[in-house]
Amino acid sequence: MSTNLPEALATFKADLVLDEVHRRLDGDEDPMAIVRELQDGMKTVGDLFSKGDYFLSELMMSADLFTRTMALIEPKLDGLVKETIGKMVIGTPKGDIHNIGKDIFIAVAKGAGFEVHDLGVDVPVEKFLEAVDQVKPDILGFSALITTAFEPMKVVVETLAEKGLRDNIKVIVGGGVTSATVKEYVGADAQTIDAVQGLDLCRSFVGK
Ligand code: B12
Repeated sequence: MSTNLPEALATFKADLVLDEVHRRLDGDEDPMAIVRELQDGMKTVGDLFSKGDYFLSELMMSADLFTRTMALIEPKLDGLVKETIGKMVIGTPKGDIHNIGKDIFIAVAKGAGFEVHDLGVDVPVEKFLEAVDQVKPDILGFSALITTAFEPMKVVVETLAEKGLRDNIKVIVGGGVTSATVKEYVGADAQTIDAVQGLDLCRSFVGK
């Protein structure tokens, strides 16, 4: 009998979750389908946290379990593509330390042949600008999970425009709290809350 992954994750049943992920990967299930189910579990945890039913310790337990499952899933996301199809700079903006979704998207993007320069989390505006200047990426990606991350993204995009660099680069925003409204506010070219859709958008940006 198969385990309800979102529910098992949201109630921290580590053995059940890890066994189920192993079983499905051995059965050649699409790894991104598993990620989506785990993401649903994280959404439940977030909703319970919003309602005050869960506390920070529960957020941390779920994040830890999610990270452990990703260690199993990530090797399966690595494609066989060796040709580089484009360059990307990505980071989580200043004030935001969430990295799980960013790291999933990076695994997917690398697997598809992108050269990814990961700036990490809590990244100041200046560090994004420096990286764009040095790496000269095709794409700048932001991963944002809290609302305070919106303003720094907007400042990066505005500064690129002031320097005359905005037209040379595509900007994409991802992360659970983002929306079409956030895309407009930041001045990005695209937005998504799904790594696979994000990859399709990035591929289209580089004509692949
Ligand atoms: C896990 C978690 C944590 C963990 C983070 C661990 C870590 N290492 O990342 C911990 C416990 C540390 C944490 C801390 C906090 N958190 Co928190 N957290 C979450 C939680 C439950 C899940 C986030 C997550 O990992 N989701 C799973 C991933 C896979 O989804 P995802 O990030 O959306 O990524 C997917 C896509 O969006 C996409 N993607 C992601 N990035 C990118 C980038 C690009 C370019 C592309 C194309 C695609 C892409 O790909 C991924 C796969 O499909 C969310 C609730 C939620 N519903 O999201 C709250 C949540 C984000 N946290 C929240 C809050 C408030 C906090 C704290 C302030 C709590 C506190 N009082 O201290 C702190 C903030 C610390 C800080 N300064 O950043 C709020 C934010 C509310 C808001 N509107 O701003 C949320 C929404 C919970 C809630 N409902 O209130 N948190």
